[in-house]
Amino acid sequence: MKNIDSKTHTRGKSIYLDDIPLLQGTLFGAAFGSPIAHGIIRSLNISVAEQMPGVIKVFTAKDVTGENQIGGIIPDEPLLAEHEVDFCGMPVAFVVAQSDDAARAAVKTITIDIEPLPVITDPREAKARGELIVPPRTFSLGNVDTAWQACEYIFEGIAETNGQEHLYIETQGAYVIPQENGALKVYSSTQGPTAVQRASCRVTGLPMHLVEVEVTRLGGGFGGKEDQANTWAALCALAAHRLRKPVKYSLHRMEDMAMTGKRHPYSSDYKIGFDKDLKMVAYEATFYQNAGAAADLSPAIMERTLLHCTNSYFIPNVKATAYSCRTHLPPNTAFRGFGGPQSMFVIESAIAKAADTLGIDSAVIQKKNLIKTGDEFPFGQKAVSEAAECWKKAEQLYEVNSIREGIKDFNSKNQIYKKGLALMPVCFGISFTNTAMNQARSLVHVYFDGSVSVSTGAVEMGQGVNTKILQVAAIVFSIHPDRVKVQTTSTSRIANTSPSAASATADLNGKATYLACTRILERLKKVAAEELGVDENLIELKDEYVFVNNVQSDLDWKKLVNTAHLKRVGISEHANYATPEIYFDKAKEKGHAFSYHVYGTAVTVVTVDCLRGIYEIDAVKVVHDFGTSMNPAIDIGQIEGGIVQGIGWMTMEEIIYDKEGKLRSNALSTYKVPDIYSAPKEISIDFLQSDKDNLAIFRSKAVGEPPFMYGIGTYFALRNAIKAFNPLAHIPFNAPMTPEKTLLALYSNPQPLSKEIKRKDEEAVTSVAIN
Ligand code: LUZ
Ligand code: MOS
Repeated sequence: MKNIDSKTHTRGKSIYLDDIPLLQGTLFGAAFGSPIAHGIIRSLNISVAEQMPGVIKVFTAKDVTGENQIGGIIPDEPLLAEHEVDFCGMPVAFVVAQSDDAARAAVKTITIDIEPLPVITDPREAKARGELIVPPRTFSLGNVDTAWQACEYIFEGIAETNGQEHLYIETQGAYVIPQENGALKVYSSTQGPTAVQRASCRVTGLPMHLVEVEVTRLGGGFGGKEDQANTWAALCALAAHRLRKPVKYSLHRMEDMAMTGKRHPYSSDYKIGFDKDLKMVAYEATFYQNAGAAADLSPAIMERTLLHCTNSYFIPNVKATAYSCRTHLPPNTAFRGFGGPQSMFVIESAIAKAADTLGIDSAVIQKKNLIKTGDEFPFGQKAVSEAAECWKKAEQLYEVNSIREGIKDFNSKNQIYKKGLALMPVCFGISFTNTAMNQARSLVHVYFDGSVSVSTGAVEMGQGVNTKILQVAAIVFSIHPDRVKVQTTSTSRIANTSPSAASATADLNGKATYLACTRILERLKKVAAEELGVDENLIELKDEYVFVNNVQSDLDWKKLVNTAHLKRVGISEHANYATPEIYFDKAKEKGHAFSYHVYGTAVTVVTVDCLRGIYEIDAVKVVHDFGTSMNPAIDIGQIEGGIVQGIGWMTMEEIIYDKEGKLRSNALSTYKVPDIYSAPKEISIDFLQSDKDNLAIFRSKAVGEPPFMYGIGTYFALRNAIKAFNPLAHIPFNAPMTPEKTLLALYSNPQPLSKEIKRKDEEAVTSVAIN
């Protein structure tokens, strides 16, 4: 089945926040952000702004009617700065005017006097100064301290990953319309309607039943709108509450880039030990997470870092510690993978370091240590593994040995262009790490004309969740998909929702929808049995008809639901789903954190231009553990997108804050994301067929985040290509591997160049022997 949004998407008719028709009298907001990263506010001058044409009011911290606080996990983030600023771009004032232009013009006239305080941008420095968001956490298995003695080889080092800008095509924004009796209707581009509702209530002082949040869809989220849509909605809610006028704020790209947090940069230490057969014996890792100026979701992200510290491998002795370090950057936040990719990069670096030193291919180590069913993760859960299956299938299907031979041959014949190969196994846990969040609700109405309406807490952000939910209802009732409409996400129809996140949205909301539909179906079957005078157990609904004992009757879906209604049988249902089996004991740091894991292996080949340091990605070929995909078109789309986004993080996307904490890569001219020209020339995706039971909806495993990590393979493939050019190259484990860094690495420890080198054209240079 096609994505149900494809028709409106391709015609430009899909409704996003900016497509909502504006009510007459709508006012426009714009935030004034702190110009410096850290300091005490001496004075704030808004008097010029207040006099600007069209300006209605300039809100500051003292205008907050409720609590000036939006911190979700820890109350450490004021909506508007009051005494102190903690990051560049931190909202200090909110101008509301009759037009968007007037609001932004007024923002430019605001001045602020700040007594500067020292700025920390480095997580290790923050840790050294005791600036931690929460106390550190350690996960351990076995005993590393005694295990080192049993190791034949031990390798240590540092691995670092930079942040990542979400770059959802639709920027952050909200539109709030006052209703009668003090209520508010909030339209927000958010993954978390309930989070927006909570924040709006908190700052206005309204109870939750007076604030309805409604979402049609987002132009992308990627985690950036799990928590950080709250600020803009809360500002508009506050203004609408005070002024009793509709208020809209839709951020410009540069405002969005400067004011919102990103993927957390990490700096990490690793130590890995092997026995003489290269089996992993012990692993110790310390993660320094750059949380930014407030907690946001950092503690949960730090937890997922620990939960994924061994990626797809079994290691009997593990000690992993994570620090969430407070710096003066915008609070970093959820981003596809949620701390998992960061720790997976670290163990892959440890393996690469070992392989380099031993003069072997990383794949030798990776393959030997893949986690098997029954092996224990450091947090106590036993694996139900597809790791080796994915790896072996990838090796065979994509003929990895002949790829390897081909690369060897190519590299021996080419001096300037070198190819590199890397395999990247992925193991990603599905469930919110916070057990309580693993619940969802669905409200299903069957109308007496036979059409069906489904509301859930799921937010459509391009990932296709609405299509999957529609499929659930159509499959359970066995009716044509055109009969089903998935409604907008509204906190009045579905309350207390978890955000659409953690790859779990289709599972949680799909299962709730399954339950609701199944209950209605049971009642319909009873009605059909009465109508046809047969035993209820003989009744089945198939292809829009009632079947008795596998024989089609005259009673069709439309007649059936109409009959049920006339008999006063309820044909609506609200169902609740809570993931079974999962728990986590934070005192012991052990539990069954995930309902299941998703596995896969990616084979990546790259070509580096060793004169210029630029590169191309020849191919990414994966074998992915889909379980039994309920929508291969959508799932393959998610994998393709994940791969390219992961490659962006690992190669060209470079976030640069200067020492003063100011974002220098603050526009699309200085921050590069993959476009069609830098995407892999070939992406192949193959299904690992598995009919094992699992807790996914229709056994169709979650697909949102796991493929992101395939992109890590590109980093290591580039590394291998550089080594083919310069075997002694010094290549720190420091992602992204930009062309600049590639060039530096290629000529680190430079080999003496032959005298005949000519740089006039590539032919001449190609003939030069470089050792
Ligand atoms: N969000 C969240 C997530 O709140 N908890 C999680 O465990 C999670 N995992 C991945 C992505 N978003
Ligand atoms: Mo997410 S990182 O699943 O919002």
